[in-house]
Amino acid sequence: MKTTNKKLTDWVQDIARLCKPATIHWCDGSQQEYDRLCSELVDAGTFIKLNEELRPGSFLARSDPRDVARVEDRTFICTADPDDVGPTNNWRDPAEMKALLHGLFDGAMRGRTLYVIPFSMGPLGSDIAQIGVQITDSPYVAVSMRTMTRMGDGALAALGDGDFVPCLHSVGAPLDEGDADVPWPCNAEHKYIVHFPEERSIWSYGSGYGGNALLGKKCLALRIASAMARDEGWLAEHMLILGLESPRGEKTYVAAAFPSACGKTNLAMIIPPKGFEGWKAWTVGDDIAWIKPGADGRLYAINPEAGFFGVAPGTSAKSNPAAMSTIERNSFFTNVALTEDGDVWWEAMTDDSPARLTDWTGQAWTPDSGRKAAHPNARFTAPAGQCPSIDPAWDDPKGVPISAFIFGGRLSTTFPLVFEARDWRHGVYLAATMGSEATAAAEHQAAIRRDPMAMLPFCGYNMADYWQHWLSFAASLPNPPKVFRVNWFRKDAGGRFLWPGFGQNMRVMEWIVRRVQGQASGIESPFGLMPRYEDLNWTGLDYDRSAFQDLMEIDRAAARAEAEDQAALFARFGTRLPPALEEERKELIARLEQAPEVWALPAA
Ligand code: O2Y
Ligand code: MN
Repeated sequence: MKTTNKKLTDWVQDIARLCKPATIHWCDGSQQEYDRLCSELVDAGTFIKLNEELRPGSFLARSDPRDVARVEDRTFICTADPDDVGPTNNWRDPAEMKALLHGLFDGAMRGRTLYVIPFSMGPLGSDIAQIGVQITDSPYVAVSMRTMTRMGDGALAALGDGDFVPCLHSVGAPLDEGDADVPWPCNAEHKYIVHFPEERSIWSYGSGYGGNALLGKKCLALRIASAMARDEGWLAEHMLILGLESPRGEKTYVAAAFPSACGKTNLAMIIPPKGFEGWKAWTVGDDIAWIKPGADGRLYAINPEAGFFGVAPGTSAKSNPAAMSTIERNSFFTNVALTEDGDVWWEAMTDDSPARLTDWTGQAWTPDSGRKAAHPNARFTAPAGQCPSIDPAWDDPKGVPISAFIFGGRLSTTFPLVFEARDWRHGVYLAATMGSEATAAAEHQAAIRRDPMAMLPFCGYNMADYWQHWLSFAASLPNPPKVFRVNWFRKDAGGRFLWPGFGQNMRVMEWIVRRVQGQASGIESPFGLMPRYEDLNWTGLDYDRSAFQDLMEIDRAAARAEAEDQAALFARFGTRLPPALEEERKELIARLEQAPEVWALPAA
């Protein structure tokens, strides 16, 4: 043990007394330790070593089929007052939950090693970073934390005698004398992912998968950090961070939030298309952003993570070549299929599926098996530094200056490709009401599953208070970032996408960059300021004016129905709802009342 931090040594001792592990190991984060743990995971059957020639330094894990994703209904926020978590979180009384957890954790690590994992969320020594220490009985979690965070001796040194977020995790599968272990231990009956934002601690029991078990990610970097950010005047957001460099070498950083399945990772690693020669897009983060006001009045963002934990199915050389390069080596794959030559495969990775595979459950698979080869939530875990588009400043403790916030959803009707908020307050309203269609829209107006700021499962306190925090936040900023809404997914009456998406989204990003720099114009619409056809750069893409008109038009009745539908979201928060948001909703309705039946961009 290389620390004199009393809170840490006392906590480890207390937890060891409670969980009764066979041994304790303090992780130093070294390559030797990592290699040893990986080889033990291979011996235990948790890891399958992939073909060293095809996928060097990489492993496949297959989880228990009952442990394949985050468990939102088993995720709890415990605060003294239930109103402090609001209607979108599961509340439990802290004392009652602690008593229940003490029962579950008592002896939970019998027969296993207790790993102590000091980690930094964010570059070591950054003013924006936070130190956590995870205790876990899962070596899979230990090696994953090394990829996903700055883990080990460096984090312990950065902690010194300071404070940290204690993160306790057990797979909930003690081993008694004579018990044989399984490749993926977990507890099929009891799962609890529990947050105590008032004391800033996390207790997770029963799952070894992803966000349930790698506690630095959703639990610390979003649920606990959002409560810290509220108290301390910063933002902890479910956002990618992207740097866009113009041919003149000017770099503009944006942060963007999207609900799941909206191409967030693809945008984080966007490749400028034909016609954008000289432009570069740089990845700072693909999932989470911590954002603090700097002394110069600008906002500075860090990616608190050090790796990518991305959804594998759908990732391909066509959809995301940078992600495919990132995962060429030193990566873990969980619940993907195994090829005959010892590599990985998942749906849509290649145009044709291999003739024979071993599927994510370990069974023989052929294309006519009638089931997926990879689990839809199969993941890759890879070091961010391996991404070919990683920004040179991604590890800079200072962070990168944010000039715009972008919010998007997957909406087949009603919403145009892009528009700019009228001001910060309007931007917060646009972010608060965003969402994606619950199902593919067959009808004119599909139901929208609201996901405010893409934070619905991740905000560690009352969402209404979170909106108020966003509203007040700009008061301290001399020049708050501009806010934009985007929608890559609008369809025509025949159900075809109106916009090509992927790299072509760079055309929208370039307009956003030029708006931020005061170099691009647009036209006011009832939703906000929109680019006209001539305001976008069309070099290299054959996309005609009339298609763009269709993409940008506003159907008054549909827009009105959308504004009416938002009332149900707001009503859930009662008197805690910031009045500014309801005022914005009313103002949208008033603008629509003045608009023509179909609002369209002016013809040429
Ligand atoms: O299913 C899980 O455990 C992971 S969820 C996840 C992972 C990486 C990035 N984002 C997410 C998410 O749910 O937003
Ligand atoms: Mn995410």
